[in-house]
Amino acid sequence: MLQTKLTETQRAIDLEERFGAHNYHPLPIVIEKGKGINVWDIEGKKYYDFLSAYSAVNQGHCHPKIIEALVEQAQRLTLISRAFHNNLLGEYELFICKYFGYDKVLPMNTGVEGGETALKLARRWGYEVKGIPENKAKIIFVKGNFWGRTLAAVSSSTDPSSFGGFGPFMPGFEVIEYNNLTALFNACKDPHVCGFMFEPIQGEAGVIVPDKGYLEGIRKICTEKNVLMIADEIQTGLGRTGKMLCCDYENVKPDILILGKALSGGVLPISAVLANDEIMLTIKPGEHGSTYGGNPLACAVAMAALKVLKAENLAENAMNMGSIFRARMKKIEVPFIKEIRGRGLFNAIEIDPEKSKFSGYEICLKLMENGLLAKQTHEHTIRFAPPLTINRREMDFACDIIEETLMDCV
Ligand code: IF1
Repeated sequence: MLQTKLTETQRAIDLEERFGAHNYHPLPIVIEKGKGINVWDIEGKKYYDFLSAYSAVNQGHCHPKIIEALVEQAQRLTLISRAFHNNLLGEYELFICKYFGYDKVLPMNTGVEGGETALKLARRWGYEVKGIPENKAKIIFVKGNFWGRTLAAVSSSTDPSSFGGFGPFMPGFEVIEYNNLTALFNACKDPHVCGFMFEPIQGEAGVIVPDKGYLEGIRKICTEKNVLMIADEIQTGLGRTGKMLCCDYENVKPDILILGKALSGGVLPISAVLANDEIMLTIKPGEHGSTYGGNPLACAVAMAALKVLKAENLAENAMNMGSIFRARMKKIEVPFIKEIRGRGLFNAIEIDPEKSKFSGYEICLKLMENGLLAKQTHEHTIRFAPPLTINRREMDFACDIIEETLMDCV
């Protein structure tokens, strides 16, 4: 019996290896079911999901309210394109604009399309409103940024595994240091700069939390220099860090807000770009769009996903559970933990490679064996980001697993 089950796992992995492109290196586990904070592999083993599909599943796997909206709408109408109106788009647009306090929204699908959309808006605003001469617009990014895999996204990347071998790159991009307001101030002296795009906490870079005052400082410099503040809250937004938006920590409002991932609760790719009229109305009919953007299925799902966040106080729960998590982790006495950092349920443990026998990947393998799924970023940082629905008892139990696993690694 065990033999056949193991073979099933191996067969699924082998099929991917043979017929799928080799652009990932996942843990050797095949998941077939998810509910709330748990997932199950095809051998029936249950795990705590401490990745949440990179924060797309903030509301928990297969949340009944979101799935209900999905199924109901899927039986009526899924896609009509933007050649015609659909009955849910306006309703959704009203809903999300009121939810976040913007004049308008531009619906897209994946996160990276949200980023592309934001940058097109910034350039267009730069030419039409700021008065930048044709083709001279510049956009500022920060080191360690990650916003997806398109050519524009990798053009702004400082990670060779993202951009290496994919040139030539998008012109008009400049990269400055993260968490450095002087660098931003200096970069914005160039009158051709139209926008500054950043993650309020850097995800892929390893859950890098900037100093207090960074977000406020960005807001101040951008306003002063007439540069658009573009916040990529695709991963930090929607409750993950303990506030609805991470920018809420310093009560700042970006000029352009990009959302994705948990906007669908992990059900389908939905992203959104929010801005006020001065920016949004610079793009005219025929100048931007996508076949699936704003489809009625996505509208129904996104409204349900946003409602769940508020109805279940998930940002507040993330705040509380996150504090418990970090406090527990700080009590673990192993020599190789270099730092524990994060906000809300967006956390990371950095391993000191000099003091650890195991790499981040190897520790993740051990966590997996013990029933908890997490993912390393770079070599030595392990991210911990469970669904925001996790309760105290589950958190205690998950922390026990992490503690035991780390103690075993000494
Ligand atoms: C992959 C990491 C996370 C993002 C931010 C935009 C996007 C992402 C802040 C693009 C996407 C992903 C994509 C995923 C791995 C992943 C990731 F490991 F690279 F660092 F989440 F932390 N802005 N993040 O984090 O959104 O187009 O993918 O919908 O496999 O590339 P997308």
